[in-house]
Amino acid sequence: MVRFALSHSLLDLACLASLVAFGSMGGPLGCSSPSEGTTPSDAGTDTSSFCATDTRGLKWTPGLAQTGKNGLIRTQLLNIFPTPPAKGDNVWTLVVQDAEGKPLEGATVSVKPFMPDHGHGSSIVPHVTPDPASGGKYSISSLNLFMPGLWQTTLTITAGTTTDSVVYGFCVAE
Ligand SMILES: [Cu+2]
Repeated sequence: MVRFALSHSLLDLACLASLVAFGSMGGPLGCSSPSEGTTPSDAGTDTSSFCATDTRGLKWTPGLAQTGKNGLIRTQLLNIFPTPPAKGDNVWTLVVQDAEGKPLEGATVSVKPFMPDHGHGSSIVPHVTPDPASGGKYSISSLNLFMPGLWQTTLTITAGTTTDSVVYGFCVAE
């Protein structure tokens, strides 16, 4: 045990030393878990496959459906622009239904984009406009996904006494 503790702290020392040596270059990754290898994940320049390897995001298909976490509503993303979601302003058309599939008119839809890997949202508040010609249809604009990575957009929907939320997560490429 003593030997293990000693070698472990030596490893930490080596890690600290290389951190100091690397300085503002960001330091070596993997110090806390040397067994994971030494490939620095953020030094990759292959941004084309960046979203292909991030399996956490949804794959865009027209009508992409979600069920609210309380099971009270259902949503479909009818169409989006651009496709797939991209850096900058995005426009989505959303259909909101109750649990039985009946269109929910007059709902309040709040839209919150969030980057879980970075712990931040977007300072631009998206606009939500109900489509007067089509019950249960809402247009979301100024959905500003301003940097590459995984964006989880939470839609919180309130209609009468019903409140529920869905999350659409998409990887945004460089
Ligand atoms: Cu970010």
